[in-house]
Amino acid sequence: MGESGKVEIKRTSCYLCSRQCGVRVHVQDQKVLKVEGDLKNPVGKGFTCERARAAIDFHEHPKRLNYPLKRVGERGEDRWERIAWKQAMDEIARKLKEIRDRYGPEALAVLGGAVHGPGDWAAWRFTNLFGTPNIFYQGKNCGEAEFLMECAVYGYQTYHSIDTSRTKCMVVWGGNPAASNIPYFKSIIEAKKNGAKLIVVDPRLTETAERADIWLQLRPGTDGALALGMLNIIINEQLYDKRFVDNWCLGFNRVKETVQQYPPEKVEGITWVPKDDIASAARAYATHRPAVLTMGVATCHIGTGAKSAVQAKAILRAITGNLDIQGGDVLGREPQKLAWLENLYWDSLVDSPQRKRDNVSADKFPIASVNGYKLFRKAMKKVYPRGYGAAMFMLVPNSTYIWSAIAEGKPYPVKAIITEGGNPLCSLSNAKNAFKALMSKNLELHVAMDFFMTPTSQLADYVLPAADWLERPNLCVRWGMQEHYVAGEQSVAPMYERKNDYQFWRELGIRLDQRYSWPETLEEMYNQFLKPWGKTFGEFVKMEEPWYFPPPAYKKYERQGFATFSGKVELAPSILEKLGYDPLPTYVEPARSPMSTPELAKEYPFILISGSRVRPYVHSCYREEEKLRARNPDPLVQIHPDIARQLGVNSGDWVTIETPEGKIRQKAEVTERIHPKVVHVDGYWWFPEQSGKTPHLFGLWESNANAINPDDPELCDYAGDLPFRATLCKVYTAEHG
Ligand SMILES: Nc1nc2c(c(=O)[nH]1)N[C@H]1C(S)=C(S)[C@@H](COP(=O)(O)OP(=O)(O)OC[C@H]3O[C@@H](n4cnc5c(=O)[nH]c(N)nc54)[C@H](O)[C@@H]3O)O[C@H]1N2
Ligand SMILES: Nc1nc2c(c(=O)[nH]1)N[C@H]1C(S)=C(S)[C@@H](COP(=O)(O)OP(=O)(O)OC[C@H]3O[C@@H](n4cnc5c(=O)[nH]c(N)nc54)[C@H](O)[C@@H]3O)O[C@H]1N2
Ligand code: SF4
Ligand SMILES: [Mo]
Repeated sequence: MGESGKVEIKRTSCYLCSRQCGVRVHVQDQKVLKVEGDLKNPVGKGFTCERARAAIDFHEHPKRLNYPLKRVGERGEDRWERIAWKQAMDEIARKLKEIRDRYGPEALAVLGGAVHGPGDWAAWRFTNLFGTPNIFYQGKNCGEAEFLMECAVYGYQTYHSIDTSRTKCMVVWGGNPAASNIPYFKSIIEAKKNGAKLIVVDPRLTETAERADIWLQLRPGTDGALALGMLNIIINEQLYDKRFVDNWCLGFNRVKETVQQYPPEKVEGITWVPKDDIASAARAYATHRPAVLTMGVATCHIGTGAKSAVQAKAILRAITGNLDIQGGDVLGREPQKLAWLENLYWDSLVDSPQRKRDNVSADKFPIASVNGYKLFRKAMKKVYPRGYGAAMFMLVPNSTYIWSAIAEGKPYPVKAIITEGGNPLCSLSNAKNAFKALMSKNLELHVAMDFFMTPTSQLADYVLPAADWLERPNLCVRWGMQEHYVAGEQSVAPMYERKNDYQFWRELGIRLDQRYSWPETLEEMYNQFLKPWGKTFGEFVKMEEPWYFPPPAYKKYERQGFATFSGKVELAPSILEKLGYDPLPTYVEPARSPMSTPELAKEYPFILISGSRVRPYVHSCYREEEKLRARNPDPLVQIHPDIARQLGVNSGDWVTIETPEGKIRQKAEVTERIHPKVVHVDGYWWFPEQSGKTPHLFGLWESNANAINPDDPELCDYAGDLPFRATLCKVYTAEHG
């Protein structure tokens, strides 16, 4: 590959976070010399961040996994032998076959992470063919509760892209793009320069909130009450879009009745937001059209508070006439000219007469289950005939059920876990539960595929070395949830024995009766996806513009209706009723709060929020990379000066944070930017420089927010999302040791 001595430029997409900015990679003799932004690529338009600038260090990092490893000794002992890929795949496949024969295919559960590349879909392809509905991608935490609610109310999710010259108002609700999505943050700033209003709903004064015209500093988890208070003003002052409501919305009168219970005075008491600010925000949003009201993971991480929040947000978008208009919240479409879903075999799993069971948490969270998917598929069929969005409906909504399926065999046994592209011990609540399950003798097989040895891969029986984005061809499809796609050249051959994730799933598949379903290479699989376009991947990637962005389309519902059972926007969705949920956006308190558990709040007086995005990290990644680590070397807990004074603590002192689930320590960052009753704990911390041996696991229990976040399903939201925010904690000076 490549002429000796010659510097070549490879155009591809950066995968060091899920934004996938277009980049140009300078390569000489299979060595990466430089990564720079690609000005021509519409994704990022030339932008790169600190992670892309550290891409070479990451690619060549001495701690990277380079060969397959097999555990010798006990699980977690950190004793490994290097084996050949063939041996690893033969042994893993043999074991999986045995487990499938003995317990059924559902005894395999697959755990992945946020969007990271071909592994995302290749894993689903494999599980669908294998016959297990137990696939859990932490990416589901990226907003499944809101995604499902948008589908229930108006038939699909909306994009919150800002049209910098048209959008007149932006409501950033439960997100902080200044840290999590810099290109998006830049478009907010540009739209503001053009006169757009910015409203931010966040308990912290973030870099995004700092720019706001109106900042609503709410009590964490009370987003539903706040949104209902805004609806109260908008409806009672008749600021909504009457024509749209009359022509297109069902259930308006029921919602109107519900919001009468949330006058701004009462909402102030619940949310701590002054009633005049609630009214100003409501009026500004309703009278500046087009407006964008973002989804934000925070509103899906507040447990029992989430349903009313995401539903009232969807109602706000709809009744203000902002749905599917230019510069507003535009409804997604099925990807065009891309045979993606049909190549993943979802429907063969769903409709298979052999499939005996739904996923492990289907009874508790029926909206995210095979049966829930079937109902959505029926409602959406006319508008989305290919079953767009299937992936999100069918993910196992709640990891706690996976752990109990392993540890207790309930509701049925899970005996094998494959973790690919995720680090659940850091990223999922109550790591103790996960640890217990992964250490359990009941678990007969645990395979992990990653770039590094992590706390999670440390507990595996086989650890496999993944090729990174520079070492594979890329076709960005983002779980088929976006309309556009971009092709990227492979920059260099994989170093050592790293393999791309597609190869892993393929090699497993061909050993497990899926021989004819897996093209030999990743490129050939892409060719299959691109067939409707009449181009091979090789032709596509060499084009002047190797991407496809469909021309925008608005008010699509005028032609085809909304993708709901009625074809209208259902403000009180019939699908929720069918699945046994309250169809109205009635406010429910977070399950642990000063109001719902006042006794517990006496012992744990502060409201805990955790895991907001912090540069330069992406969740648990990049802490081994020295340049990046130097920017942010320690876990930081944000506390208000009032608390600091009470505790006698200064910035930089270590403090203990405790919940009923346990305690950790982090360094205090004393700041006025947070409410005096709220504590923000940094997420995903582990220390790659420490020992990986159990029980130490790279310091997993020391500072990891998810070591002390609860995971009781009763605290989760209607779609099973974990309560990473809006619970309770106490804080005190760290014990020494
Ligand atoms: N407290 C708290 N917890 C949270 C959240 C929160 O807000 N607060 N947010 C939740 C959300 S939204 C998310 S998305 C999850 C993220 O949860 P995870 O996805 O589990 O977190 P990451 O740290 O990104 O883990 C990714 C792992 O996959 C590896 N990896 C990356 N790319 C590849 C690849 O291409 N192939 C392979 N084989 N491995 C790869 C990385 O090295 C890393 O070890 O965390 C959730 N957890
Ligand atoms: N640098 C970096 N970028 C990332 C990632 C990363 O790990 N690192 N992860 C990627 C992924 S997978 C995701 S899902 C996105 C998520 O990105 P965002 O949606 O921006 O999410 P966060 O930054 O976690 O949280 C946003 C804000 O929610 C606020 N918040 C906390 N509790 C509440 C509450 O109860 N109500 C409201 N309204 N706000 C609350 C927090 O104070 C925080 O400022 O970021 C993506 N981008
Ligand atoms: S924001 Fe940074 S890490 Fe993320 S894709 Fe863009 S350049 Fe890469
Ligand atoms: Mo996410």
